[in-house]
Amino acid sequence: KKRPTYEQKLESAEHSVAKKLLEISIEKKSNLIASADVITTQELLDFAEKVGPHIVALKTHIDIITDFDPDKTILPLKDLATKYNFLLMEDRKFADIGNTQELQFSYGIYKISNWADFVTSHVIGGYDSLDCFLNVGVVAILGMSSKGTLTDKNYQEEALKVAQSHPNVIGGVSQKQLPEELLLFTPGVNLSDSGDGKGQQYNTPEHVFRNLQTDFMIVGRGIYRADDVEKAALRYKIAGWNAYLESL
Ligand code: UP6
Repeated sequence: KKRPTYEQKLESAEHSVAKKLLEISIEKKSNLIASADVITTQELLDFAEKVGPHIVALKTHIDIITDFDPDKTILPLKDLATKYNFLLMEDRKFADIGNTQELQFSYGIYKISNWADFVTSHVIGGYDSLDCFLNVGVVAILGMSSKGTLTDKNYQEEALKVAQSHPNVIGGVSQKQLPEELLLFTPGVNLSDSGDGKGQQYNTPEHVFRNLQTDFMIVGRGIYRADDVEKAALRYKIAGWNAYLESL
């Protein structure tokens, strides 16, 4: 069976964040999410400025920023997101009871609920643990890319049931194909490496679009470690879009 196009997915999408992601994809001809795994505000903003035109979303791990300051980190980042039309995906991977996740989402120094368009969350805390993410999209962690991950077949099936039934969930992170009504986000993509010696396992854009029928590929070191970051973003963007077109 052929995969649906982004236009077809947009027609059936219900969540506003899912719609926005698909609209940006169509407009930019991009299915690239850049992972900004850098540790200073300056690096984060420089990175966002360079990759901004080519991405649908910027994925952050905001808690690795050593000099985080809401006014100096988040305000300019939000301006760049508006300027270049991309969403902010905070890869917090929540994994606790609902009440704690609610506190982690809105309090502390990062106040993720103030600025993130969507967040990642494990579903290990069960269905109700996701209720606190009302108003943002949630991408459920269903299967991980790393060697020896404990997200086995049974876990993924049970996690998928939670993801499919919860209205806040727009999609999942997985290395396996998902039912059409969920958006699939796939990390572990790199054009030149097969792993990082720390458990990460990489596939090519061709693999994730053709074999997994993913919707969005997530690329970190393939882009932010490149000598020419903007060129690398463009290279991945084109590779991802061509792989998508060929998978239709
Ligand atoms: N990520 C994975 N695998 C998962 C889930 N998330 O790699 O199963 C995240 C990592 C990192 C990014 O936390 O931010 O995607 C991958 O970065 P890389 O391309 O540099 O390996």
